[in-house]
Amino acid sequence: MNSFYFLATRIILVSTALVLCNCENGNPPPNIIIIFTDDQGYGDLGCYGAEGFKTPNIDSMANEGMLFTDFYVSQAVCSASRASLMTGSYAERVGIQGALSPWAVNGLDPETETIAKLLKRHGYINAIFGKWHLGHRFEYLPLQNGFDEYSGLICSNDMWPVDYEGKPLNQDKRSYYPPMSFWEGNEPKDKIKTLKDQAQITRKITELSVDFIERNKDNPFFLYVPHPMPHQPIAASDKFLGKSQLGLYGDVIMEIDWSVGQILDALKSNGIEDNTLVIYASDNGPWLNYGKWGGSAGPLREGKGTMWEGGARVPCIMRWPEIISPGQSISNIASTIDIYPTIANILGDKIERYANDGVSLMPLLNGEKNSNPRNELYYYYGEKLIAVRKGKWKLVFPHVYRSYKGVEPGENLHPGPYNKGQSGLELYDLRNDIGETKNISGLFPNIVKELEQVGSLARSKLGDKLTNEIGTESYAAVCGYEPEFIKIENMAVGSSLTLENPPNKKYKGESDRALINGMGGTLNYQDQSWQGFEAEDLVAIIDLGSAKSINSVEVRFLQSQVFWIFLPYHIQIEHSADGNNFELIYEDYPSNDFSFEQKIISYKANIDPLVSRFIRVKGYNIDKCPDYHPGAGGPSWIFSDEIIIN
Ligand SMILES: [Ca+2]
Ligand SMILES: [Ca+2]
Repeated sequence: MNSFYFLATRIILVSTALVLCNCENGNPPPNIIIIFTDDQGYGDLGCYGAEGFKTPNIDSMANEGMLFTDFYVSQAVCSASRASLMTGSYAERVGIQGALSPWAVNGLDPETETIAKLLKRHGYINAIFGKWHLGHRFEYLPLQNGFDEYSGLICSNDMWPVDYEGKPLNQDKRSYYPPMSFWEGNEPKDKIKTLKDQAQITRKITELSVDFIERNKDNPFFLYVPHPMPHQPIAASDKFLGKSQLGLYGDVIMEIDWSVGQILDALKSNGIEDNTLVIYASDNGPWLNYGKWGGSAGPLREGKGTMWEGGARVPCIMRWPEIISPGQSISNIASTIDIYPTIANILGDKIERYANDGVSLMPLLNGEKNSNPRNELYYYYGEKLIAVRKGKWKLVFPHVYRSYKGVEPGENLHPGPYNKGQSGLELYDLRNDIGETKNISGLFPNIVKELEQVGSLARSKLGDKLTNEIGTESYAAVCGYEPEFIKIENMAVGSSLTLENPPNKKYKGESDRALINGMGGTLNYQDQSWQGFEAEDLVAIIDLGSAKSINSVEVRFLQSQVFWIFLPYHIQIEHSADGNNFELIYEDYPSNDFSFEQKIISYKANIDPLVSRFIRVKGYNIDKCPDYHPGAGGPSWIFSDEIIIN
């Protein structure tokens, strides 16, 4: 680990005696509210030109505050986008990619600095009501990471065992997903089983938010409201059903608009609206293959899951009557990664430097003439540098992308298919061509060159899987993806190993000797410690080199059915003095009953000491996923990371 960058990206606990108002304007510290919707497009608000429904409360926020026309998320996907919002960093710096599944064993590194931790150090009371999606294991949950209160979903609202019609999929267990719950604190509480249950979520988190504001009107607070909607499956409560001309999607947004109105009213009625910064934004663009049930990117190209403007550029409104003059529309580039440093700036907190990629937007909020805190932006997706922006120019690097063009969207809440697109090196003038329709790279070679340099700098810092560069400041480079392997001293280390079936190349462990290198892996089957066998048996022969006294032989397997990894149905351990005639010393018949649980199970032969030279371990693969499994009939895997001889 490179300690310099380690310190730069993490927090050092500086002794912050709660200097509550260190604020630059001398006022008491403002309350901070971030309302973060899920998959809402650039065209999905009245003030951004939405048709078929109205959003009077959010529009009034814009009238009373500042509307950003060029506001970006760091990635057009849930978890990566949220990690950036919380940390003020590109997702590459904090090591969160994609959308974490309910069985992800990783999460936002608890040592990473976040808005919640920053505000906590300044005496704020912090709450999150809504979707977390930055890790569901205990150490990653909000209460362990700067929040005082948490209620809501742990991951996306489509990560549940229910089909598009709203019918349960769990009766025969043929679902990838565990049951979904509305969490309270560290515990899953009320089950969310039906679309009717989903329809209560917006109202529920609104009521929790209003109650929180009332309880905390006399102290500074941070309220984070990440709405699970309008992410699919969309649902609105009875009060809003049928209210919009557009249909259910419009109803859902109208309910979110109502929610914003409730929050603004609570600020007003408690006399704290002037000194509260309210930020409204979406985590990424719309899921366009749901057609009119999936929202709109307005004039922008493509949507969620792409780094064309329709995926990356989102609506954003900020309202803070004490500071922001009303009715402004701002076309400066800004991003969710700028929110952390903006808040640090408001608090006069010099640890602003820990937010490595963001810039404070205070000059814009303060209305400073000609201020332009951010002129450049990186568009990353899944550790690939897709594009860069500088001023009005956007340079897209050659890449393959998911496309919504040339395919019919789905109907009635079902998704349509995706298409695939391939870009070249393309230059767009976003001021004159917001829809990225005309590649003008041929006309402006010097601009291309200039933006290539911006790209080179990005790659050197944060890496790029398109060009296979590893940045010096990426999470992988700084903290390493090196999981915490356990050291297992034993006699097998240093002996010779023969595998009857070679491990699958995809998961062959950290070396050919992965099974006898004296290291045990983690629950993450991709952590490089595991050897995987797809519809094949593990048959390992270890030659100790000479006859030795043996007390026990142990073999470790991973159970992770959600990733098609099962236990062997039969395990045998044998020994031989000559390598030809083997004698059975242990066997077991593990069960592969349905389980969402991921665990490492060790099978150990404790034997009367015997003197022998060869050990053979066999793990018989069930070969096909069982009937209860979503992959029923498909090839099953067994994974082992170590054979231990003592
Ligand atoms: Ca999303
Ligand atoms: Ca190993």
